[in-house]
Amino acid sequence: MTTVDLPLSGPRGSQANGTSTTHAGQCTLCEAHCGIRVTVTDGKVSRIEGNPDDVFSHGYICPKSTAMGGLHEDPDRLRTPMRRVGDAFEPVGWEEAFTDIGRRLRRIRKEHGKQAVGMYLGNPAAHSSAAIYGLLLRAALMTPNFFSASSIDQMPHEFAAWKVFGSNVLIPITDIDRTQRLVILGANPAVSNGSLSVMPGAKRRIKAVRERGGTVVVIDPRRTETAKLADTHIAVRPGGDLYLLLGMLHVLINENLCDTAALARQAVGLPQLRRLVANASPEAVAERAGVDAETIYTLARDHAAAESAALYCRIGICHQETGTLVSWLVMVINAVTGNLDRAGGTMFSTPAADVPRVAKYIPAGYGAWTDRSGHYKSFRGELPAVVMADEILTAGEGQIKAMITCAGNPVSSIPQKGRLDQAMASLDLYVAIDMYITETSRHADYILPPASPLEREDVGLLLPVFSVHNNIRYQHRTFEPPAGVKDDWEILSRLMLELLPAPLRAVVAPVRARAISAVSPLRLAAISMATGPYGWIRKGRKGITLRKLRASAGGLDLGPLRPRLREVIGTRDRKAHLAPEEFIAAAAALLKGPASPPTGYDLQLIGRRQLRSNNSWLHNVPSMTSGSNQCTLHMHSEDAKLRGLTEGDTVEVTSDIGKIAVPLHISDDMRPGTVSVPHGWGHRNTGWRHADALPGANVNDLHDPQRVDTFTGTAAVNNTWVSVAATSAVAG
Ligand SMILES: Nc1nc2c(c(=O)[nH]1)N[C@H]1C(S)=C(S)[C@@H](COP(=O)(O)OP(=O)(O)OC[C@H]3O[C@@H](n4cnc5c(=O)[nH]c(N)nc54)[C@H](O)[C@@H]3O)O[C@H]1N2
Ligand SMILES: Nc1nc2c(c(=O)[nH]1)N[C@H]1C(S)=C(S)[C@@H](COP(=O)(O)OP(=O)(O)OC[C@H]3O[C@@H](n4cnc5c(=O)[nH]c(N)nc54)[C@H](O)[C@@H]3O)O[C@H]1N2
Ligand code: SF4
Ligand SMILES: [Mo]
Repeated sequence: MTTVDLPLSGPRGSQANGTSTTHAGQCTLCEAHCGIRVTVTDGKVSRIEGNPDDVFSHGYICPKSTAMGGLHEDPDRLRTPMRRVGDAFEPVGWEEAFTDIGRRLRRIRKEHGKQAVGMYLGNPAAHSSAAIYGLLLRAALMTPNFFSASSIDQMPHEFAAWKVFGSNVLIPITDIDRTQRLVILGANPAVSNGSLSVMPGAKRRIKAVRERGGTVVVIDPRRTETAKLADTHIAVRPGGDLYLLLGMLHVLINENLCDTAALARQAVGLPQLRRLVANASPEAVAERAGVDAETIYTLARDHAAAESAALYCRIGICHQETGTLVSWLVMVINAVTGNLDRAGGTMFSTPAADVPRVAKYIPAGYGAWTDRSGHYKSFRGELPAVVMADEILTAGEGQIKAMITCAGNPVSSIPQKGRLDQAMASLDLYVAIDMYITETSRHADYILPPASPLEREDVGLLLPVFSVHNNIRYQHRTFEPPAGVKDDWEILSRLMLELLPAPLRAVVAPVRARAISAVSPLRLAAISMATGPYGWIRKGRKGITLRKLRASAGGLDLGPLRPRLREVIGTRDRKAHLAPEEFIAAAAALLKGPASPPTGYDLQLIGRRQLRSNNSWLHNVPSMTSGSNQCTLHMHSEDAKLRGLTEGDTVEVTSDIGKIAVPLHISDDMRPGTVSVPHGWGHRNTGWRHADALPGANVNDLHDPQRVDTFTGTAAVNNTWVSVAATSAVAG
């Protein structure tokens, strides 16, 4: 029997039971980072349950948590570095890999310039310290060609926050645990557990709003799992949010429902907003919103009347051409109703590593450079991921010749008409930091696998910045990593050392291991906690320390969100700028009339996150994919009838740029005229043997990479116009 004897975090120590031991850990598969207890029997994970002592997740876990065990034991997970030999991979030693990668990177930089090395940092990097080290490697590379999952995700929120609050980090957080009115726009926290308002156990938190006499409203083209918990569901037209919010703002301003005292204290811009929405009455916008005028009046009046209210928006609105504008209007509506920086409204966190306070000193650098076509501007050091394929494939000055990806599978995650697949295969050098051979990493020259999540010891410093309750938690290891296993931060740090000039490299070489461990995540955590608002530098002996955190039963509770707008805001006058000129101009132009839908298409396609799926991965863990095929098209029964379709038919979905075939599921939870397909499916030719054999298709084959959020270039993977027909009808 092999069990690893690590203490259960906290005073009770390790719980042993026969051949089993139980260890405290953390599920790091999404932002929620739920506390878990992992039982190990005969060296294998036999059970994963919620840790009731966790100060934030309070024992909650979702079905994905069991995948932590499945991933750890997955025979397809890479445990040693791999090197390409022809069409195959063979194991290679770490040092040999780093030496060859270093040599080739330096040669490419010397021959073609720094911009010739590009980098993509993917979603799971944000769930560990990999994000911090990834950004450090970006700084060392000094390349303009840096891309990340942010531009297929939250960039619209960041851009709006930068314009309104002077800092991209100041995306207001929904104070869900105290609000009396929760309005959710384009998010499904009952499945996702919240994002950029991180809320593990979201279902319980939503139910609690109603239990204390509050109201919950969900605005979503699909009657989602979250909508089913709400008092009211409003089936907005996909992409209709902008008009709905402008109509609400019209009512708030016209009926004098704004909190003028709060506005005078906190914000500027009301006159410009008044002019913008002068003619945007609910009657004028109802059709474009797909919501009747009376509902828009009620939404506005109830938001203003509530004791406290929070309008929360997320990915369903980021993935629109109007993503930034909708994010902005959400901030505006919360602010004008007095729900900015107050309990039960929207607030900013006070985390142990005080990112909100320092973020204003970091310039957003909007337009510091552009892509080569000049169309897309950089924002906080990166370009939108939709241009990656072009920057690799288009020959000429500034072309990307080498790529490093870390924790990302962009060939699957980004709409790109198959061009990124071709692009990744064409590189002179491609290094993937990933534990799997994926649609993307299969093109790599080297794949460098990090430790399994259960072998990782870490302190998540970034996620508390967006959590609905201030907290800091410790990720304990369940398993000691076998000799030679490296984690992401070590791999990224080691690559940084390869970029040093030759004389420095020679000096560092003999002390490399020590140099790297000197900047370990735990050391960074200790320093940032010490200097933060609860650290010993300010609080003396009462201050929090890494040692106290490590010994805690489930992290440290740092209290509810508290007002701190004036302390963290980055604008010169320390007021929220509610009417940025370019937003007003863009919204005014759209109010004059939106573009008509393309002819030939009669349905709008939206996404659908699933409880047992996680973006483009986890599908190789059999327990996540048992039961019926999850990659189906949901359609309202009226739409199915119109097309003569029945449950289970295989249907062909066609857009301007592609086609996929998936089975049909008829569901009256869909708004008529809207269909939904989840993303991340359709694995083929990867090292995921189980996932490759599953049915499914990649919905990004339907989304046009040129449809993006106007301000940030974030891929607009929602609301794509499609047509749907039975496959036989298409064939005939
Ligand atoms: N159509 C459509 N497309 C979407 C979305 C959508 O809603 N609709 N959502 C978008 C969103 S919000 C996001 S965030 C992106 C995500 O897109 P990506 O950034 O591509 O991230 P994932 O799909 O999660 O892929 C993660 C990869 O990292 C690897 N990995 C997992 N954990 C680790 C780790 O700890 N270290 C390392 N080095 N590797 C690891 C996995 O094996 C996998 O290959 O997808 C986007 N794409
Ligand atoms: N189980 C699970 N959890 C996850 C993930 C996962 O893949 N699986 N991914 C994680 C990641 S990377 C992220 S970014 C978060 C995202 O977290 P959420 O934003 O909560 O994600 P979704 O469930 O995609 O919710 C988006 C909602 O927007 C709706 N929608 C689509 N178009 C429109 C529109 O035009 N207007 C409006 N109002 N609504 C619209 C969709 O129907 C959907 O219900 O989830 C995280 N959590
Ligand atoms: S919500 Fe689920 S996947 Fe996310 S951290 Fe918690 S248990 Fe893990
Ligand atoms: Mo995401």
